[in-house]
Amino acid sequence: MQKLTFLDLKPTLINFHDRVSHGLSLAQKEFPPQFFYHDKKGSDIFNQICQLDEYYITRTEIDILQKNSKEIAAIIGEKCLLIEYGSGSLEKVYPLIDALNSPTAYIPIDIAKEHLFVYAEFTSSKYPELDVIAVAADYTQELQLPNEKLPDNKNVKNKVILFAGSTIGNLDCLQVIALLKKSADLLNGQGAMLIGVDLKKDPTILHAAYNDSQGLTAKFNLNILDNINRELNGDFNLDNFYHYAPYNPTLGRIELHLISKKSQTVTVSGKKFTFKEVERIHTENSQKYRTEDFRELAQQAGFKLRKTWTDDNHLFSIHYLELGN
Ligand code: AVI
Repeated sequence: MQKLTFLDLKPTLINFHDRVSHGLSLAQKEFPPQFFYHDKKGSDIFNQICQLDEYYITRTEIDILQKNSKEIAAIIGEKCLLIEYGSGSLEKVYPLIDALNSPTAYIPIDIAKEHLFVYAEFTSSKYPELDVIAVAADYTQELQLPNEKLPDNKNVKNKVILFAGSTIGNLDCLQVIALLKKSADLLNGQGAMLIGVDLKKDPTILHAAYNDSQGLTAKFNLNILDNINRELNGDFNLDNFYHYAPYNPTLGRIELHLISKKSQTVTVSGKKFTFKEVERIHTENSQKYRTEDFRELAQQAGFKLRKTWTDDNHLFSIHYLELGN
C-alpha cells in the first residue's frame, strides 16, 4: 500500500507583472532568477542545459552522490526524515533513498504544485514502503511543517534537508545565511543539511558552462523576454538583446545579463521602459565557493561542517552541515 500525503501550505506566488515592472524601473535593471522557470519552456531548456558536456554541474553532483551514497547514508544513520528543497532531482535523491537505512519519511517541498504532485506520486509508487509527504510551500520563506501530519518523533532519529543542484549559488551571502537559519528553525535546532555547492575553478571551464556552444543558455536567458511579451503584452524584440555571462573574479561568480544592442524603448503592460545602448538587465548570479568560505558562511547560521565530498577534478562539492554540538 502506497503511503502518500499531500500538504498544500498555499505558498504566495511571485507577482510576475509587479516584479517585472519593478525590475525594469531600477537604475540597474534586474529580474530574479526564478523568472527562468516561469514557463515550461524555461524549465525544459534548463533540463537540456543539465545534459550539456560543457555544463559539468549536474553530472558531477550525481556522480559524487552515487559514489559516496553509502558513506553519506552511514553518517545520516537510520530512521531519518529526509526533507528535500525542490523536487524532481530523481538521479540525486533516489540513490540516497536506496542507501539509507530504514528512512522514516521523505518530504519534498516545492512551490510548483503540479510538478510536485506528479513527482510525489511517481516516487511513492517506486518506494511503496516509504512515507512520502509532499509539501507545496516556499522554502525560502518562514516554514513550519504541521506536527500532526509528520511521523511520530520516536520513529525519527535524524532529520536531514537535501538541497541539491547548487541552487544555493543563485542566492547572495545574506540570502544564504537567511535560508540556512530558516532551515535550522525548520529542523527545530536539531538535524543536518546536505548541500550541493559549486566550487571556484579555472574561469575558462565556467565560461564554457554558461556560454555553451549550442546557445542553450542564451535561449534560457532570452526566454524571459518572450514570457514578458506573451503574458504582459510586452514588445521586446529578442533580436535587439543578447546573452552575456562573464565570470566576475572579484566576486567569484558567473553573472547572467541581457544586453541591449542599441538605445530603444520597450513597452510592457502599457508602460514604457528605455534602454541605452549596451545597458543590461541583470538576470542571475551563480556564486562559486571555496570550501572554507562556505564553511564560514554556514557557521554564521549555526551549522558545523562535518564532511565534504568532491570529485577527482574538484569541480563540485557536497557538504554535510550539522546543527548543535
Ligand atoms: C539552477 N542553478 C544552479 C543554475 C546555475 O548553474 O547557477 C542555473 C543556470 N543558469 C545558467 N545555467 C544554469
